[in-house]
This record gives sequence, C-alpha cells and structure tokens, in this order.
Amino acid sequence: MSNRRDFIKISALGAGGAALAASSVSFLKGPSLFASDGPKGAPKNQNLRRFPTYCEVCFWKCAGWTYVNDDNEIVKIIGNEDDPHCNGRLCPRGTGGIGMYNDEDRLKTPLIRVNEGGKQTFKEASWEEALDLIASKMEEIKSKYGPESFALLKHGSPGSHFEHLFKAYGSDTIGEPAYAQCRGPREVGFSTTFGSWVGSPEPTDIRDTKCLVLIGSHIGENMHNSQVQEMSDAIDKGATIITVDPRLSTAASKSKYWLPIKPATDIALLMAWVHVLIYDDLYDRDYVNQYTIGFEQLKEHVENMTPEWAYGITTIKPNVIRETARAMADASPSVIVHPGRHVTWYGDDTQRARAMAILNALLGSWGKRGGFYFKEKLGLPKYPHPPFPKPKWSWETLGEKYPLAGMGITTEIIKASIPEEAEGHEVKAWLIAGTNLIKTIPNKELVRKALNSIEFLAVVDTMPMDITGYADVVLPECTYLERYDGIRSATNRKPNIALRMPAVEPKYNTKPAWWMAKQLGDRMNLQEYFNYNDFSEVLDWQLQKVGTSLEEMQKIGYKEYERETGSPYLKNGEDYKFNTSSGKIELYSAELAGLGFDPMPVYTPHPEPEYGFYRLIYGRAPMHTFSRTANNPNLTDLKKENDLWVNPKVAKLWDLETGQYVWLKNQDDVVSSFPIKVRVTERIRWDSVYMVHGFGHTNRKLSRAYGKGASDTEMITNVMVDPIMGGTGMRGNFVTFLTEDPGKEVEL
Ligand SMILES: Nc1nc2c(c(=O)[nH]1)N[C@H]1C(S)=C(S)[C@@H](COP(=O)(O)OP(=O)(O)OC[C@H]3O[C@@H](n4cnc5c(=O)[nH]c(N)nc54)[C@H](O)[C@@H]3O)O[C@H]1N2
Ligand SMILES: Nc1nc2c(c(=O)[nH]1)N[C@H]1C(S)=C(S)[C@@H](COP(=O)(O)OP(=O)(O)OC[C@H]3O[C@@H](n4cnc5c(=O)[nH]c(N)nc54)[C@H](O)[C@@H]3O)O[C@H]1N2
Ligand code: SF4
Ligand SMILES: [Mo]
Repeated sequence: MSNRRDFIKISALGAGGAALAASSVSFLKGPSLFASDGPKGAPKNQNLRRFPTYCEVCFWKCAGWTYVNDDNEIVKIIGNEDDPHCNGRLCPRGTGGIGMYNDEDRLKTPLIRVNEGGKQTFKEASWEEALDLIASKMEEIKSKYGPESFALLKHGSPGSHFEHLFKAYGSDTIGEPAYAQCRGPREVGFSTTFGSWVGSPEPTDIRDTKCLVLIGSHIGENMHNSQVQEMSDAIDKGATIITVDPRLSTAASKSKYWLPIKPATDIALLMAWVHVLIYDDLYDRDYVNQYTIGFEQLKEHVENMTPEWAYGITTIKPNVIRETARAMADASPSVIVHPGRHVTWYGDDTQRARAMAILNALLGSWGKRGGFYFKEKLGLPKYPHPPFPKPKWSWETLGEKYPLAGMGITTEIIKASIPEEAEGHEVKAWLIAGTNLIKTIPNKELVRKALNSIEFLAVVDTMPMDITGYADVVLPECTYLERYDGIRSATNRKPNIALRMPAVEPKYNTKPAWWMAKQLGDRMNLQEYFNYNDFSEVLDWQLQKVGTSLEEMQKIGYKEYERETGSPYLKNGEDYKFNTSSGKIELYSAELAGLGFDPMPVYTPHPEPEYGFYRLIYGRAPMHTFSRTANNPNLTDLKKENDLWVNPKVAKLWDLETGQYVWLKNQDDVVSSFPIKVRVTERIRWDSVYMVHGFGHTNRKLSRAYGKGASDTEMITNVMVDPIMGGTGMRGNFVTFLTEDPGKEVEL
C-alpha cells in the first residue's frame, strides 16, 4: 500500500561504536546494583569539571553530576548525594546516559520531507528552513481550522517547552502516554478514594514499611531508583514482601510470599483480602471509623467474596489468601499495598486501583509511617507572560466520554485525527516531542491511519526512532546533558528542587527544545510569551524567587526546603479532612455511582487464550527504558535483545528449547516482524508468555537496535478501554509460536 506519508529511513553516519560501561547488574543488592562512581575506565588524574543535571533516561529524574574533562568529553555521570531520588547512586540506565550523548546514530541536523522523482525522502535543512516551515504550517492550520486542530503529543522534559508554545498559540489539544498508557487508572482510583493522586515519585514510605504488597509492580526490574533502594533496605530490616505476579519477577524472588496469580483476576484476590480483613476483624477499626465512609456498604458488598470464591478465579489457595491478609494486618499501619505505575492492563484498571486503595484504607496505611506519607512540593512561580488564549475545545472535549479523565487521552487525540473515527472535532496536524508513538501506543493500525490522515507532522527527537520516519519535519534535540530544562520540583517527604544545565555544547547541529519553542513563538508573533533570550534567565528569575539563584544551583545542583503543610504522617486520632466530596476516605464512591459506574469494585471475568495461544504479558528490564535505550551503546552492551519466557510444559508441547528463535502470531493473525529468543523457565505460568517492552526496532538507522528482539506493541491489537478514564488495557492479547520464518516483510 502506498501511503501519503511513507516511512523514511533517516541516514546516519557510521555504524557500530565501542561499548563503554559493562558494570554487572545484580538485583536488589544496593551497592552493587547502583553505580556511585560512574563507568569504570575514566582516566585518573584528570582535571574534571562537574555540572548538575537530572536524568532523562527515565522519569524518576534522579539528580546527578556530569563530569567533563579538559578535552570537553563527558567521562561519567554520578548521582547527587543529597537527592532522595537517588541518594548518590544512579541506576545502570542513568550511568549509561552518556551513551545517549555518544550514540553516533543520533539525529544530527533538521530534516524536511521532499518528493524526489516520485519518491519521498528527507533532505537536510537549516534551522531557519525547518522552523519557518513549522511556523507557517501552524499559522495555516490555525486559520483553516483553528489552533485547537494542531495537537501536541509529548513526554518528558521537551514536552513542557512545547506545551507552553501550544498554549500561547491557542491549543490545549495535548496528550502524553504517561496517562492513558501508564498511570491514569491509579490516579483516578486513588483520587476517588483518598482525594489525592498518587503522583510521581510515589509517596510510598517503603524504607520504614513492615509489609510491602506488590500487585504486578515489579520493583527491581522496574528500576525506579530510590524505590528499589528503599525496598532493599526494608528487606534487610525484615519487612515481609508479598508479590502477586504470574511470573517469578525479581521482586517475587525476594518475597516471603509469591502468589502466581492467573492473569487478569487480581480484582478477585483484592476483594477476597478485603473480605478477610473485614470478616476476620483484622482491619484498623479506629482509622476506618474516623476517616472513612461506606464501610457498611463495603462489608455487605464483599460478604460472598470469600477466599474460597477467589480461589476458583485466581488459582491462589484460600489459606494463602488468609495468611497474607493476616501478614498485612500484623504490619498495619506500616504496610503498603503498592498502587503500581504502569496499570493499564485489562480495562477495569481504575476499579483494580480502587480495590488497592480500599485495602490501604482498611489497613490504615494512608498518612502513616511505613505506609504512604503526605507528599509536598515547592510551588515555583511562573515566569511572567500574558494569559493564554482560551481554546474553543481541548483534550477535555476529546476525552468527554471518559468522565474522570484527568489528562489528555493520547488515543482519543489519535482517533480525532482520523476523519472516519472523529466524533465532532477533528485534529489536522501534530507536533510530537519525546514520545515514540509507534512503540508506545497499542493498536498500530490506529496510529498508522492517523499518520496517513493528518496534514502535517513535526517530530522532535534525539534519535532516528520509528516515529521520526513519518515526519514532514524532524527537529533534532540535543540530549539532556547538553541543555538547560525546567527546574525539577518534585513531590517528596520534603519539597526539593534540582537543576539541569549543559555540561557540554550541543553536538552536531542539534538544539534544546526551549530554543525551538521560542523560535517558533517568535515566528508566530508570540514573543510576549517568550520574553527572554536564554532559558537560563527564566531559571534564574524563578530560583531567585525561591531564595536561591542560578549561580548557587549550578554549584549545589539540589536544594531541599522545609515542609509547610505539617507532618508527613497523621498523628493518632488527628482530625483530618480528605480532599473528597465527603471529606472522608470513600470506600463507597458516590461519585462513581453517580456516573453510572460500580461504586465498589466488582470482579468481571476477561477472555482467556484459546487452545494453543498464551497471554502476552510484558514488563521492564533494569538496564533499559522503553524503546528509548535500545540503541544506547552502553546499555545494549548489558542487554541486546529481549527474550520470551515460556513455561517448560508449554516448551515441551511445542518442542521449544532455550536459545531457539520463534516468531509470534497473535489472535488477530498479526505476525511479529522479527523472531525472539525462547527462554524456557519455571518462572512463568503455563498460560502466559512474557517479554520486556521496547525491542524489535524497525528503523535500520538504529545500527545496534534494528531487528533485535520482538516488539510487544506490534502484538497488541486488542485494546480494552477503561470506561472511567480512557486508559488502554493492553494485556488481553494472546500469541502462538511460529517456528518457521513466516517471511514477513518488515513493516515500518
Ligand atoms: N528499568 C526500567 N524501569 C522502569 C521503566 C523502564 O522502562 N525501565 N519504566 C518506568 C515506568 S514509566 C513505569 S510506568 C514503570 C512500570 O513498572 P510497573 O508498574 O512495575 O509495571 P507493570 O507493568 O505494572 O508490571 C509488570 C509486571 O506485571 C506482571 N503482570 C502481568 N500481568 C499481570 C496480571 O494480570 N496480574 C499481576 N498481578 N501481574 C501481572 C508481569 O509479569 C510483570 O512482572 O516502570 C518504571 N521503571
Ligand atoms: N506495548 C507497550 N506499550 C507501552 C508500555 C509497555 O510496557 N508496553 N509502557 C507504557 C508506559 S508505562 C509509558 S510511560 C510509555 C512511554 O512512552 P514513551 O516515552 O513514548 O517511550 P519511549 O519508547 O522511550 O520513547 C521516547 C522517545 O523520546 C525520545 N527521546 C529521549 N530523550 C529525548 C530528549 O531528551 N528529547 C527529545 N526530544 N526526545 C527524546 C526517544 O528517542 C524516543 O523516541 O509507553 C507506554 N506504552
Ligand atoms: S532511575 Fe535510573 S534512569 Fe531513572 S532517572 Fe534515576 S538514574 Fe535515571
Ligand atoms: Mo510509565
């Protein structure tokens, strides 16, 4: 099929590239897992200068120091000792951040799509040309359809600069995958219960917990730095870990209880725990009496949700359900039923998050030491600019049918970009900054249709990723080590800020996102919104307002403030008003009932794999982040490809061996572009197979990542949408094995 917007392979200079750090990774053993002095091999006795940064390899945003030698080479990145996100130790990915800078496949100069002799290709362009073109398209869309029809899809630091531009331009049609593909359901589940989002970093008081319950959440492979460190400390101090996972994850292997649950049945287990806590009188009676409403309704609701009932659904034995409920109650209130983070699983995810929130309420853990602390962050004053114009419609309008959506739903913006799918307002153009939609959004066909419908696409990225190949204009951003960005003001036990500044000049012809946004603003007569020459002026202005300065922050990198909202913990019996409509923790949600949803979580069965098919589940590897690190020279050195975990029973049935490559075919006959290596292991249930997300790259210009491993996203064509907030449940897909090469042409 010929497309309006063909994928274009971006040419890159050179190939290969020597790998740098090869530090060994041993799980959950603090000191050996996290680097405190960066990669080995940096020459000694050099004059090193250090510059503060916070890491962009994932969104934990650890503060660190970039060390540069006299030749202006970055030699290492280490954690900032004062920063509670990392406690001076970066994870393997953060240490390997140097690889983002050194990667010779990086985008090097702006590119513009041209048609040469009927063939679409990219030509190298100047910044003037590329920015002029984007600005003129933004003006054109604005006058033809209104600014709202130009959408911004973003993730990470570059996104905030373009968000400012888009709001100034008149569009709030903005979405990011961190909501409907990630945390959205838990934010809604917890806010309808406690009146507060969980947020990032999660306010889980793991270091002082006596019992940590992980529902899937695979801390240790999910390498959110201080969480892993605190979990390791808690284990050393004797905390009980309970892990519910169909796979023996790293966390499960460190747990006292591993509950290898049948996938998609967690709500039944959670409600059976609620039943045991209530009917065996194990809940925190004083806390429940004082702070919650709806207890009697909940009690009645779970009357028949016994461990015996749940056993038939989850395959977890009734005595194990009782024993683990008791272990939680014994630790109460220093117990955490972890809300998880990537929770868009089965479409009833807000309800699963509610069930987890309710359990925490019964255990009295919200607002308690060793449970959840009350987080606080420093409000940074906004650099002055005129008020933003009010858009006629926005992400909210597009997400209207999901009444509790709290942020833009990427998939609704994508649908609104396809005329046949749009319900009312139409999106006509996109700017994408820092998100690789092809690997990030399930149901590739939908993304592909949208890419073929929109009139214009600009992509801002650091690498020639899948999505850049669809752009009309590609803007190469310099890496986080080469630029200023917004101040990190994070929620934590104490409010704090961290600075990111350039350690070296941008390599090649690359530029920071703040500069691009300002340049576009200037071209569209929006100068008043960009009233500075350099972003450092904005930072200095903001920092002065909070009692420091750019100069000071350049020296210290990180600064902590005293709390202004009192103790992070509730005192026994303390009066406290929760931010819900009743002022109480809502075990029964009148809000959900009013919207026509179950006021208390109900287990509903989900489809199961047909004979010969296995549920595809996926997760993280400690040395990679999504698809963004797959080509990183330092990190591919630690792990080059993903593998497919297969239970020995299944392997026997299919005659599969460890090390053998297979292709996958899903329930909709979609075949994987690349084969994946089998790993036969007892660590996974027989009804599921598992792989790490982020591999199977189709862009040949990623010289290390191309064709390595398989893409989970490619197999995710069935999406179960959460009716409450629009999250895209991605774990209802089933695959079978093809042992012969299906000869599939690599699709881009
Ligand atoms: N190294 C690394 N760390 C990361 C990231 C990264 O890319 N790399 N990304 C970060 C981000 S943004 C996020 S959102 C988090 C995500 O990290 P988590 O929130 O921990 O991820 P999940 O996808 O919820 O959990 C994956 C686990 O769920 C299990 N699982 C699958 N199906 C089921 C089921 O039906 N029931 C249960 N109980 N378990 C199931 C899988 O076997 C796997 O062990 O990780 C963060 N940390
Ligand atoms: N199938 C499947 N889909 C998923 C998930 C999954 O586990 N499986 N996880 C979901 C979750 S939890 C999340 S949070 C999302 C993550 O979704 P994304 O953030 O889209 O994930 P990445 O694949 O890392 O894509 C990031 C893109 O940003 C680029 N980039 C990196 N640094 C910079 C920078 O400094 N500037 C610019 N301009 N670009 C940069 C990278 O090159 C890459 O193209 O994916 C979600 N989608
Ligand atoms: S957890 Fe690792 S990758 Fe994420 S911000 Fe911290 S050091 Fe960087
Ligand atoms: Mo995420």
